[in-house]
Amino acid sequence: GGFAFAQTRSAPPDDTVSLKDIPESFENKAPEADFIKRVEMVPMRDGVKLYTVIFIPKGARNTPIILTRTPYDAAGRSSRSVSPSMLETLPLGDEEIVEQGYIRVYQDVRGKYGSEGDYVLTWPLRGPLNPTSNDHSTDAWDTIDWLVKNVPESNGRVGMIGSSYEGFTAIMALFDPHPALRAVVPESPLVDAWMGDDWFHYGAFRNIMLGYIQMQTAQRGHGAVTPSYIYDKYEEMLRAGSTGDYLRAHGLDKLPWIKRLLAHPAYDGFWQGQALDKLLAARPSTVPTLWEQGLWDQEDMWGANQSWRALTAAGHGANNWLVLGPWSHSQINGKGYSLGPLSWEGDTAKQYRRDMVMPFFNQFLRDGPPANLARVTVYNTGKNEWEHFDDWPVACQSGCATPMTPLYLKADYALSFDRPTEAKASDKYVSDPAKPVPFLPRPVLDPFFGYGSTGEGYKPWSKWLVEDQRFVDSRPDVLVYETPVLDKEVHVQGIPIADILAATTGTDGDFVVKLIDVYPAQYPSNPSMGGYQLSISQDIFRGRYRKSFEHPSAIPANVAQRYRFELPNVNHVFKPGHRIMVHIQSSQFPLYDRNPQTFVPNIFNAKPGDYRPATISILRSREQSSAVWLPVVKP
Ligand code: PG9
Repeated sequence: GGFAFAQTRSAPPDDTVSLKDIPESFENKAPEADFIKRVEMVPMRDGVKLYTVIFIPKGARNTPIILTRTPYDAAGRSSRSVSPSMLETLPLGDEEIVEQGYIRVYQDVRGKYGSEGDYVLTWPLRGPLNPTSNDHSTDAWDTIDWLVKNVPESNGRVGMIGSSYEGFTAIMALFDPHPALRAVVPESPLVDAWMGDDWFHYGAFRNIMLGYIQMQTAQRGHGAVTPSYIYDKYEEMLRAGSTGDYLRAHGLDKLPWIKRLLAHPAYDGFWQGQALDKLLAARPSTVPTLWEQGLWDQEDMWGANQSWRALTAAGHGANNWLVLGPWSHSQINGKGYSLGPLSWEGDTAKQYRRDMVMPFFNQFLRDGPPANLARVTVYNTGKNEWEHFDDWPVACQSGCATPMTPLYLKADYALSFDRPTEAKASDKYVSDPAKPVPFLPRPVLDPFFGYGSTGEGYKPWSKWLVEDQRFVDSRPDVLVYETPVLDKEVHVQGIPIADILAATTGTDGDFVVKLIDVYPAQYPSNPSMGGYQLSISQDIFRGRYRKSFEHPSAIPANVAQRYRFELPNVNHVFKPGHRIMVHIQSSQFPLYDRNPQTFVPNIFNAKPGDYRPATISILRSREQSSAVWLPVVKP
């Protein structure tokens, strides 16, 4: 032993081993890449330069460009992995674009990540809400102009695509578009954030998105999550008081966008002036546009279908197409085999990208064969297949071949296509803001919990719309109406309408209406679906806006009022053995802020004493009926 020790001690230093393992510089001997990557600072007309990453397949000539403008880090968005292969480098959702040899470009919007300039959250178009001489439409124009002049491999044609915020920036390029912009695919875009996209639904504020505002606007790069000691967002928001109190407690009220939010609870000029569906209908473009939307999109349920609808109504159906698929928000960028417990015929997201988006781009960017897309393509979530329509909705109030069919609320919590016969009838529940109805089983995670690591909070959030509604159906503050077990199929294709006649002892209040497909009590092919309550369409309506979205008014206590509002699109078959069910409740917390049920000027600033229980009566008599109007069509 002593000998070995002496040997070790006296061994001469090995000068091939350095004690500094990180050299001054290192470069991989990499296999040759099959693409060229250029990173450019592209100048805008006011001198601000935007960080732009360009991927060009090697050998490309006369090739179209597909552009995405993002607030989510162009460098990160465009690198799934480090690889010499363009297919493996770009994200999964780009696979078809790469396979078909396109040039792909990602750009950071102003003020985010690598781009210069100031960031404005969902920057409005130039005009009253944006007094500068730039906006996303000019930035898109300047970028497209630069790309067609400075990417010699291009054929001078550009398409834009993007989901959500990236869909919003794609839409902005449609205002006074650059002539080289030849096709646009806005996917679940934010369009009207007050009516039904990220911030409000019919005036009820979406607390759950608050973390996003801190992450997006507290710094230029990756944002931090709002710190909290409370795991359950339900408990956290309940303890906080009003949404304004929560924001003030976290210092979030100092963020400029939050200040604007707190000042604009109603649908005033601030929101109307940014409602892109209305703006597009007034200033339509001729650029071919393919609108995409998930049927269970938990974030932007309004944008794509309402834009397509407004443009079609304004006479611009010829260059606008619509696809509604069985997806959660932005699921089209990933895999579309399933959503929660529901599974589909194959990868529906890939089917959309491969069979709809690529033929669309090929036609308009490459003079490829006609894409022959139906004007409207909607997945039938009951039949489990794609269906094609010349027009949409198939059944509607007026102007459709088929009228709407009322499904009435009846005695004994029944639902029926026959009108009630009673002279006077109602059902009551007490809505207590101290015990709001949860929107997911508790604990409810913040969607941003685990952001950048486990992503744990996003998982339940992304599929909350398909959550089994049995977790609330026995609460005394949730009214549950259902049909008998169906003996034949009921097909619905269109936009259901909630039509509720209700009185409250309060002076304000919210109404949530869910249209539910109840699975047979036993379901041998998939036993865990036995009795499942699958919501196929639902929304919330803030009562103070029943007469005017712009000018809220107190609800007269104990006087019946009509609450009539459209629910999201459905293309579904209720099958024999299933039941149709409707839930009515007055809160969905903490997704939506609590209505104090006492009329106050601004609910963001409601005081603890304003939050009061109210007794709600839902009327269901012959003359004073409540119903959900269904777009029933013949099979
Ligand atoms: N739904 C997100 C968002 C879009 C626009 C504004 C705010 C949030 C998104 O997924 O990008």
